[in-house]
Formats: sequence, C-alpha cells, structure tokens
Amino acid sequence: MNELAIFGYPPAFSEKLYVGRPNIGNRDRFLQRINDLLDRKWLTNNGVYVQELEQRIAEMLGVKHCIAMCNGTIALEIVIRATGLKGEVIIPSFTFVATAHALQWQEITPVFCDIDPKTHTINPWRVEALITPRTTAIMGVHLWGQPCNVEALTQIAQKHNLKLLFDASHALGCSYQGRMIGNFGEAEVFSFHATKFINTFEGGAVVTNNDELADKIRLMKNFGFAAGYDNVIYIGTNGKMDEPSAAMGLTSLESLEKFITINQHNYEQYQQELERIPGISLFAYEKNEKCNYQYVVLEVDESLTQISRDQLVDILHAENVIARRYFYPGCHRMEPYRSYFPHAGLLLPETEKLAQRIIVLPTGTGVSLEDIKKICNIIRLSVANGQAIKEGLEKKHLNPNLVL
Ligand code: T4K
Repeated sequence: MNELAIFGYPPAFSEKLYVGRPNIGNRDRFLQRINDLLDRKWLTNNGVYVQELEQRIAEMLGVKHCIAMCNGTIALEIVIRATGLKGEVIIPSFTFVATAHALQWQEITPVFCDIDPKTHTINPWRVEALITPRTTAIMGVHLWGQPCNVEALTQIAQKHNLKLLFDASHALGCSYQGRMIGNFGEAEVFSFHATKFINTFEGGAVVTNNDELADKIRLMKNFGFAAGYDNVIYIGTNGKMDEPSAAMGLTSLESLEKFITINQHNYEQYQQELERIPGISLFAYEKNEKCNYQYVVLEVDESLTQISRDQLVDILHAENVIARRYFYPGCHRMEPYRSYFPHAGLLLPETEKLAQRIIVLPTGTGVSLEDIKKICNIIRLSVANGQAIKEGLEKKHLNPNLVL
C-alpha cells in the first residue's frame, strides 16, 4: 500500500490520463477538409459540410431530420422552446447540469425525478407522482448511452397529454429495442462536445421525425430567417454549427466503427480486471442493443471496499488517473436548484445514493489495454488494503507532512 502515489510513491502514469479525452479521426482527412473550406471561403451558415453531416447522421439513425447546432445545450434550449414547453418539466437530477439549465434558462421549472438504480435513467414509476397541472413535458436522459425506458415514458406522456423529449447527449450510435436512439419522443438532442464519442469540438444536433417541428427548429437556430434575403418570419437565435466543426464531425463519423471497437475492448478489459474486486461493480450495458461504450462507470460500495468513493478518486488522481465523479452531487444539489428546492433530496434516494458511489474512468482511443490493467491494479490494491489506507489517509489528513 505504501507504493501508492498518495503516500509519496511516484505516480503509476507519468502523464495524466483523462476521462473524456477526445477521439480524433483521420488527421489528414480533417486537414484536407479544412483546406477545402478555406478555399471555398464558406465558413458557416449552412455550409456544405454542415449539410453533409446532417444528412449522414439522419441516414445512420434512420430519422427524417437532423439539425446541427453549435452545442448540445443550445440544441436543448431550442427544442424546448420549439415544442412550446412551459411551466414544469420532469427530468432526472442525475444528469449533467445542462439538462436542467436548458429549462431554467427559459424560466421553466425542472422537476427532479429519481432514477432506476440499475439503468441510471429516469424511473418511469416515479414520474406520475410528480405531474401537476403545470407539467408540460417529460425529458428523459439516456445517461452513459443507456436508453431510458422509452416505452413506459411514452405511455405516461400519452396518458397525461405531455410532450416527451430526450437528452441523448451520450447516446449517438446506441439503440433501444433495435431502433437507433434519435427516433423517440418529439425529438432527441445529441451533444458533439469534444468529450463525446463523436465530436465536432463544440456541437450538437436535434433529430426528429416531425417535419413541422424540424422546420421550426431550422428557423429558430438561424435568427428566424426563411428562404430568400432579409426574410425573418419567426423569433430565433444563433444556434448554427460552423464548417470546421462539421468537418471534424464528418471525419469523426468515418471512424465511428473503430471508436466503438476500441471502447468496447476497453470496456471488456475493465470488466475482466474488475470482476472479482469486492465492492466494485461495473455499470452493465444492455447486451442486445447497440452501444458506443463511451463511459466506463464504476459503483463503489464502501461497506465492502472500506475506502470511500472520494478516497478512491483521490488515490487515482495521485496516480495521474483523472477519474471523474459524474454526475455528483446531482442537479438538485447545485445552484440555483438547491436554493429553489432545498428538500428535493428527500424524494431522490437513489440519486443521492448513486451520486456518492459513482466513478467514471478513462477510456477511448487515448487509453491502452495496458493502461487499463494498471488502473485496475491500483483499484485492486486500494480495495485489498482498504482499512489500512483509510487509516493512513486519515492520519495524513491530520498531518499532511507525515511520511507513511
Ligand atoms: N446533457 C448531457 C447529459 C451532457 O452530458 C452534456 C454535456 C450536455 C447535455 C450539454 O452538451 P454540450 O452543450 O456540452 O454540447 C464535460 C463537457 O464539457 C460536457 O459537454 C459534458 N456533457 C460533460 C459530461 O463533460 P466537464 O465539466 O466535466 O468538462 P471538463 O472541462 O472537466 O472536461 C472533461 C474531461 O475531458 C476532463 O477530464 C478533460 C478532458 N478533456 C476535455 C476537453 C474539453 C480533454 O481531454 N480535451 C478537451 O478538449 O463537462
């Protein structure tokens, strides 16, 4: 145990290993596209690369419309506005804060619903109790690329005449009951942020099978401009994706299968290495569905590991493994929501529990199978010596200069 960097030993990795390290496709193809767009002198405003990206994604998902945007948050804001949501919208608290902010930004109240501890997605059986006369929609989040229980949510939305949307930021390339994510609810939103499976530096998209909604979103993301010059017919903002971003997206898409294969091999390596460590369980994806395996998510049961999740994160960071506590502490414990709903946690026991137990580990093209073995050895060693490490860390906390 004294070999751990947290007790002064050199770190296992000389360079930091990050969660969310971007997957980058063929550099030459990307640079060629950049040269082309510079030659064309068409840098943004529905350029040919944006159009091509939209078309490729729509084809890949089997969805009628894909509208590329400058990022996932703006895409969420626009679709929320375009679908006419107001009042209250039911969402999980266990998500990236952008899901909640996209609503609150428009003075719509996010009402936080608990999650299913197995899937980490919104628990449909908790939704109905949260519906009030002000509720206009449910917005599920396909967290980690794991689809929500779309069927149950669809039934509840229909029964109560609510809109159903999905934040599919993590779920490009994933499927639900054999159909690609992107086809469910009124619309779904992807993020193509640098940290996502397919990235456009910053970027996102709304996908929908609803023609009217797609037309409206196209207007809204471009100041309300319709065909022709100077023809504003609707209120709008600037949600456009630019050409370099689309060039990156097209290049990333060409490597999609390669990225999935690497992620899946990484995932399986983690699975094998972590299998018999008491108190550590790896989030399981649905075997019969398509999955991008972009997130390697561990749950730490402190009663078995002795060390807490946060202590394990500290140990990993000291070794230069920059593990993350996504999505700690849950939106309901972040401002402004914790001030608005100080008692929200009482209705979110699974969220509260999970937010204390999750660690997300590095994967993607920047991580080798050897790296994964080393990361898992650190975890194995830490858990095997859990009690002694805990005591050592507590002593060090009292006396930071102590050499153990
Ligand atoms: N809904 C959900 C469910 C989401 O997860 C997100 C975004 C959104 C909506 C909103 O979509 P966008 O508007 O972002 O398109 C990061 C991302 O910034 C955020 O996009 C993402 N979710 C979230 C899960 O992760 P942070 O605060 O963790 O970012 P940061 O700067 O700590 O970076 C994350 C990790 O990635 C670090 O370990 C460093 C590494 N990294 C990051 C960047 C930007 C790199 O290695 N290279 C890079 O270029 O939020």
